[in-house]
Amino acid sequence: MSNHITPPFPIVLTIAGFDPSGGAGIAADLKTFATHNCYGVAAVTALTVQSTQGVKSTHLTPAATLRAQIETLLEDCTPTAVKIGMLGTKANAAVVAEILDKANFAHVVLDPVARAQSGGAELMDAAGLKFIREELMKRATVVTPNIAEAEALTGTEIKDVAGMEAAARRLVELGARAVVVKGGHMEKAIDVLFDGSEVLHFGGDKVKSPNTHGSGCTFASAITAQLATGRALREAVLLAKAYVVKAIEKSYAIGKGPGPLNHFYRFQQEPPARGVHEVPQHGMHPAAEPGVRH
Ligand code: PXL
Repeated sequence: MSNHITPPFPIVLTIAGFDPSGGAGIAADLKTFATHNCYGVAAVTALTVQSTQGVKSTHLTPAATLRAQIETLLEDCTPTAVKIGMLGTKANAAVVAEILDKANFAHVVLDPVARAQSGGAELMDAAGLKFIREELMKRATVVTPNIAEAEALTGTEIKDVAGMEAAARRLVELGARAVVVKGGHMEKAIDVLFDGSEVLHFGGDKVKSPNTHGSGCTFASAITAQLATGRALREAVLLAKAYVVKAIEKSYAIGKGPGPLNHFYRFQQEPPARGVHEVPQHGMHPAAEPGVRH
């Protein structure tokens, strides 16, 4: 049976690692796409062993399996945009470069993940980082390193916003079309966009919450969803930042480490006040409802 239609919503592909705590990687991306009215599909580059307390180990998807996952999806549907997160190895990165050359994605967001903010195992090897710099960056619409990743990609230490700006310019010199240096870890949480012609700073108060696990992934996937739904890059970054800030404000303390963002804060409402309008279901006495104590 063929069901091939052009769906009235963008399909967005994430190529990233799986975080069992649901805060970063694939889970963050799919939740972010869903709340932006995009349908998310995912190819898993690695299974990580982690909680909010950090990454204990990573188990890479063999490159041939990663290729098969992506090719199988692309035989079936047509993503408007792709977000690339943790790749793990150069072999996986090389598969992605080949696919980007074959598929004609309208938007490619490259989040050059190297290490989790919570520390622990490396999420990319050195050869892979070199490959990102030399081969993947030029294939992306926008590259979204955090400070540590921008330092690793440029080989220069970043101390302030001027340093972020210099790194963004350097990454464009190295072949990126546009760069967002994510400043969430800096004191002021300013993000810097350089689109090849103009530098823009996206400011805002830093949210006082320890629960920021996956905020970098979420920022990049929100940018991807905004691009997929037709926004220009500047507007996409502005809206994505506003979304991340709100999702951190409403974040969850689920464990002992930095908790995940609340990707669905837009859909959560206060439970309605209990009242006489509530009719118990057949056979159920209100006193029997869980949570009602006498
Ligand atoms: O935040 C970077 C990141 C990306 N992808 C995966 C991760 C992490 C951080 O923990 O686990 C799968």
